[in-house]
Amino acid sequence: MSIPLVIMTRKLPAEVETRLDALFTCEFNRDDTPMSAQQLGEAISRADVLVPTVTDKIDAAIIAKASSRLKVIANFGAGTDHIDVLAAHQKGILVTNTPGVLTEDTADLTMAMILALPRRLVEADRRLRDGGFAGWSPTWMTGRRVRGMKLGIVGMGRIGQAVARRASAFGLSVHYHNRTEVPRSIAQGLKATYWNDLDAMLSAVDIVSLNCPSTPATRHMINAQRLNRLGPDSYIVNTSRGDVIDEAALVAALKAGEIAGAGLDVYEREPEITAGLLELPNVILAPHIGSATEESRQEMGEKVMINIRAVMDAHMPPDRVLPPRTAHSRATDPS
Ligand code: 8YV
Repeated sequence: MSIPLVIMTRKLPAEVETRLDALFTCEFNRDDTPMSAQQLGEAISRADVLVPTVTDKIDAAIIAKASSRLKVIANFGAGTDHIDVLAAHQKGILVTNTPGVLTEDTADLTMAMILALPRRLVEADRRLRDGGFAGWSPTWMTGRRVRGMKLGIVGMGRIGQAVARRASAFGLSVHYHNRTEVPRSIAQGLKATYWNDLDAMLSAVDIVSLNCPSTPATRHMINAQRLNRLGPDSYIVNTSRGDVIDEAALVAALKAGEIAGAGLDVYEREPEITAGLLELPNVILAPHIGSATEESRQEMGEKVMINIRAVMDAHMPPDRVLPPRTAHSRATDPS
């Protein structure tokens, strides 16, 4: 095959674009404006390779516009819930992602929220900036001790396990719910207790960390009824995908004091933030920065290029994403 045309939907790190440019015929998105559905359709109709990100909805209608020259949709990111992988598969188009390289950074952000929520760190910063610090006080800005808390991880894939390692080092006991139990040797190493019953685990833990992918089965997995199981002293952290939580139910639970706080990096209708969240003092809101380190983004770019090269050399790419089979996963992260 001659040098393939690779179309990027978003601006990628400079070093990644330089290397891509050396390897392929590239069309970059220099001003980084997200593409409309029409622009995505136009791009996919001309490309040999499309490199989308989480902000692009590559649904069946877009994939239908792909010409026979499109070989691979090489996603820049681990989660692929924004791509209709089955529609691509049925058209003979490969889909790849970038797992592994963003695991530790996403787990760090998750752990930062697990620490910051009970210690009210973001709220304290805000209060000080608002002129509310009149000097030390024995009773002001007290939070809760993290050591000894029970952490319930939903989705024990790579990121879930990386969160477990950190939490264990901070003295939390680790509990997890997953589609299947992780191998005993891994669970023992993490000192992690398996709960087949998510509801039972939610009733037993102090902090919940969502580390599962978005699938039809995990959409609104955390609903009003399950938030209610958590209890007024508990916290929830979501660095996976926004639609795993029913955000309206979360706002209602926070307002009613049914849970103590939430740390969110992802949103149901990203970048829109559900009404009410911004006003709540006990909520930490991050703008989808789980993988936002220079290192992760470079390595994600590397993976994109390796996957494209493998396909162009007629090899199976290392990070091929297969379409879901009949049953969707309950909770296993794609990281
Ligand atoms: C990525 C993510 O930065 O990889 C993922 O699934 O959620 C993010 O951390 C994003 O997906 C880039 O496409």
